[in-house]
Amino acid sequence: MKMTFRWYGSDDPVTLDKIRQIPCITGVVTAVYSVPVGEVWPYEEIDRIKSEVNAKGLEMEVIESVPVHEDIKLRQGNYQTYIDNYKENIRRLAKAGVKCICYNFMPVFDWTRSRLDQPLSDGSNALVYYKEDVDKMDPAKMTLPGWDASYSPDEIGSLIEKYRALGEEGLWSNLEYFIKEIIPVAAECDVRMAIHPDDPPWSVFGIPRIITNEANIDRFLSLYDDVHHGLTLCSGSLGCLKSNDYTAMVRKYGKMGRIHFAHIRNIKILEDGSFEESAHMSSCGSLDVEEILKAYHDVGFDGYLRPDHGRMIWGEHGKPGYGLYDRALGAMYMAGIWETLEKERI
Ligand code: DNO
Repeated sequence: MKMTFRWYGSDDPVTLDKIRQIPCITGVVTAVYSVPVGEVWPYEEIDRIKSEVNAKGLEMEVIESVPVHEDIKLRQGNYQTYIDNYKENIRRLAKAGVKCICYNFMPVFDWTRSRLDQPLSDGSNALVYYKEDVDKMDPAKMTLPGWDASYSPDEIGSLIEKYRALGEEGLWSNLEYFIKEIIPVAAECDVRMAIHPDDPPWSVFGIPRIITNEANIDRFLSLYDDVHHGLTLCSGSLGCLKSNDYTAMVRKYGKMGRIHFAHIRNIKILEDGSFEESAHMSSCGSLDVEEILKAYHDVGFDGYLRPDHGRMIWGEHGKPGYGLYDRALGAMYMAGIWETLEKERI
């Protein structure tokens, strides 16, 4: 297992100098953020970022994300050009030594929360998803940090309509087309593609979401029989649906060698199915992180892991979910568990 840390590039207040001081971190997970979704990433820029990262003694083997243009998900307009661009990005990243690419197939919106700074009882604040509040939200009139902000409210409205008309089966068919196009290139370049599950794993704003549970992940993996066609198994996304047994999924897909990237965080599931993001430690949330890591260890997981969202603690202000302190605590907590598991094996 390689412990990594997400880094949003030179403008990230959580600098590489800070990240390299977290004892267990071997590399960062980053992306080219200066290029609009769907375009080819300039090789010089990929190489510049890699040099910046390597100069601090860190690796850049994982990219999160190479985003998928809405035209590909809807299979409309310039989708074939965007797919060709996507393949070119895989080739360029492989040339720069990237081994794993994380992406998602969520229509229009990436992760969704009702509030990004909900005060918790210990004085920290965190991202939360309160169902009642989400039901009242109008996605055309707001934006969240993970969303593509380049669409106007009218465009968002029309995209939502298109996805509602497309439905789940339509989205599956477009995903299948995309996978059959890109995986041969990934295989040729030996890059592991790792789809991120939908967060949360249910339909939001009436648009389809499909990477949500075990049956659907089985269906996803059966689209292409190749190790380069794999998963980013995110505990905080899949885990907020009580019927998803995340640990069982780790064992199943880990044994198949299809988990390339693990996102681990804890969440506290509330009575009505809403959830609050909590500290990583098992006792702070609804997931047993020790059990999860044990499952990864048992299946001989040798992919990348990163602490996922953290709370804002110790007065830190920053990108919601991506401050330094709580994620660093999470990384060390998990590294500690892993060290014990490693020693117990001998
Ligand atoms: C949230 C992240 C996601 C993830 C994308 C992957 O913090 O885990 O935004 O990066 O869904 O494409």
